[in-house]
Order: sequence, then C-alpha cells, then structure tokens
Amino acid sequence: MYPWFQIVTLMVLVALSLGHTIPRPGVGCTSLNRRKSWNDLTNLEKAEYIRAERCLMSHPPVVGTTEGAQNLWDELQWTHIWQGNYIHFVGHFLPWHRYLIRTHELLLQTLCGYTGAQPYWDEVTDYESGPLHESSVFDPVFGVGGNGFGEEGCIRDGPFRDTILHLKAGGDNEDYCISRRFDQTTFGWANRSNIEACHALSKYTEAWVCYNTYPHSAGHAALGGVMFDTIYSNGDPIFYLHHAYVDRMWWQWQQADLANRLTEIGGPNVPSQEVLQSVGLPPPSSTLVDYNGDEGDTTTLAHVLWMHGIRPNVTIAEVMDLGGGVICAEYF
Ligand SMILES: *[C@@H]1O[C@H](CO)[C@@H](O)[C@H](O)[C@H]1NC(C)=O
Ligand SMILES: *[C@@H]1O[C@H](CO)[C@@H](O)[C@H](O)[C@H]1NC(C)=O
Ligand SMILES: [Cu+2]
Repeated sequence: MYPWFQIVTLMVLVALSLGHTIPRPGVGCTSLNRRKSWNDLTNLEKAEYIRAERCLMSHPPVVGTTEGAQNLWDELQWTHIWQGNYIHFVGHFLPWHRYLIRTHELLLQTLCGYTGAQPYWDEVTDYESGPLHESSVFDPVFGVGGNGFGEEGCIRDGPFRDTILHLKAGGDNEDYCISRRFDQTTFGWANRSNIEACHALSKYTEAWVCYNTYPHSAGHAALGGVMFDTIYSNGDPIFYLHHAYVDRMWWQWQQADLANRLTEIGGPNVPSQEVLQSVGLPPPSSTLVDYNGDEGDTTTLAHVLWMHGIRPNVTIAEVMDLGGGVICAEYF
C-alpha cells in the first residue's frame, strides 16, 4: 500500500504535468533566454549589452547581397525596410517582430559573445514613474543615450551618438544619423488602461490590432525621429528593447489561455491600400505576397517569416510558443 502522502504527491505531479502539456524548453532549446526589464539589469549587464550592440554595428555583413549594406546592422535594418509595407498592419505583425527580436538576440550571442538575453524597455512602469527622458534606458552611459538636437534631431550623447545608418528605400542610399524627438504627450499612449483593454480581448484578430494601436505606437511616436518611421525604425537600437516589450505583451495574452492561444492566429496577410496610403507606402512586392505560405487573404500558421537570409525562414507555427525551439525565451 502507498502511504497517503505518496498518493497526494503523485496526484500533484499528474496535475502539474497536465497543466504543462507543452514541454519547455522546446526541442533545440536547452535553456530559455531570460529576458528582463532594462531597469532590472546590473550596470555590468547593461554595459555588456551595449558592447555587443556596437559589435553588430561594426560586424561585416553576413548575407552580403544587400547593396550599400556596410555592416550587419545595415542588413538587419534592410529586412525591415524592404518588408516594411508588408510586416505592419497585418496579422503576422506580432510573429514577424517576435522572430526579428530572436534573430537580433541570437546574433548578439553567436557573433558578438553576448551571454545575456534580449532585455526589454518596461514602458508602462517608466511612464508611471516619471517623464520620458528620465527612463533608465536613455542613460548616456548605461543606456542608449537621450534626445536628439537641432534640425535633423541627431542624438549626440550615449554609446550610439556616432552611429551612421546607410540604407534608404528604393536604392537612394545616403548616410544619416540616429535621430530622436522626444514627445511626452504620445508617451501617454503607453498607459496601463490601454494595455489592460488589449489583454481583455478574447480573439487574436482583435488583440493584435489593439496592441498595435496604443501600446506599440507609444514607443515609436514618443521617440520620434528614426523610431517614428514605419520602415526605418530598427536603425535605432531602442527599437529592439521596445519590440521585446511589445512581444512580452503578446506572450502575456497568449499565456492567459495557452491551450488555445498557442495556435490562434489571423488578421489580413497584406496591409490594405488605405492604410499603406495613409503612411505613404506603396503596395508590397508580389515576390512576398505570392509566396507567403497562406492559402487565402488571412494570416495562417503556415505563413513564412523571412529575415532576408540572416536566419532561415520559419513559419508562424514555429514562433507561437515563446519557449519553443526557435524563440527559446521567457520574460520576467
Ligand atoms: C490612456 O490613453 C488613452 C489614449 O490616449 C486615453 O484616451 C486614456 O484617457 C488614457 N487613460 C489614462 C487612465 O490615462
Ligand atoms: C524565404 O522566404 C522568402 C519570402 O517569401 C522567399 O523569397 C525566399 O525564397 C525564402 N527562402 C528560402 C530559402 O526558402
Ligand atoms: Cu516594425
């Protein structure tokens, strides 16, 4: 006979394993990347992230097919520029950016010796604790530097003050700086009630629109400059901290009903003409639209996410589980 406490222990173990039907970490992922808020990193961890980020900016291109790309940072920006009229205002907006964040994290680790994970900028916490420019992410030493100055709005402090971006859409390449124009008013979109409204939505087709509208737009609009541009935004390193934060919100939404939301996707797979016109972008190339893996006009789990060859193509199905083999991460 089993003593009662052994039976209870067994029942608890069975209950726990039923609650975790998805094994994590997934195949191909031995230990999850622990993604933390910038505010919770030590100065040493912050300095290490900044060092690795600067390493990407001086690392030679890894694909080598992008005309005018002088380094890996340019190549990363190019995949966002080239697909900018395709990866926004669509159902694959959140999955594509999840994969971009992972791509960036993996490059830091594999090519630049970074041993940490991708941090995120906890915007709602910073919004509630003071003005935008006082966020610890904008520190001139242990952060990405602060606001821009002058007509062009170029930043002039922090570790990226000398960074030069090289690529423009349509082959009209030219050198330009990382520009910013802080705006406290639009930072207000980052407020908690806007996030809670999205978390409360039960359908992905409504939730992605909601996260996109205020919580995601806040970081772009409040930063201004390069960050406020739909296609050029990932030229500013704050982009990756911002989008990791957006990705965390989507994961929180997924976790609230994991059984359904590990496979729930939808929304248009091509942005509407109307919305593209409103931001001054042409329709996406047929090479993207015609081979995206979807059967019809909606985003499916079979949709292909492309990083211009910097990382292999994956499907949305492969990035749905944050702890799965492709993304291999957890948020704190
Ligand atoms: C949050 O932001 C929205 C959009 O700007 C605004 O309408 C709302 O009043 C704000 N809520 C709070 C509690 O500040
Ligand atoms: C990856 O996807 C892109 C966009 O659909 C496509 O052009 C490219 O050929 C794919 N690459 C491979 C290796 O399948
Ligand atoms: Cu984007």
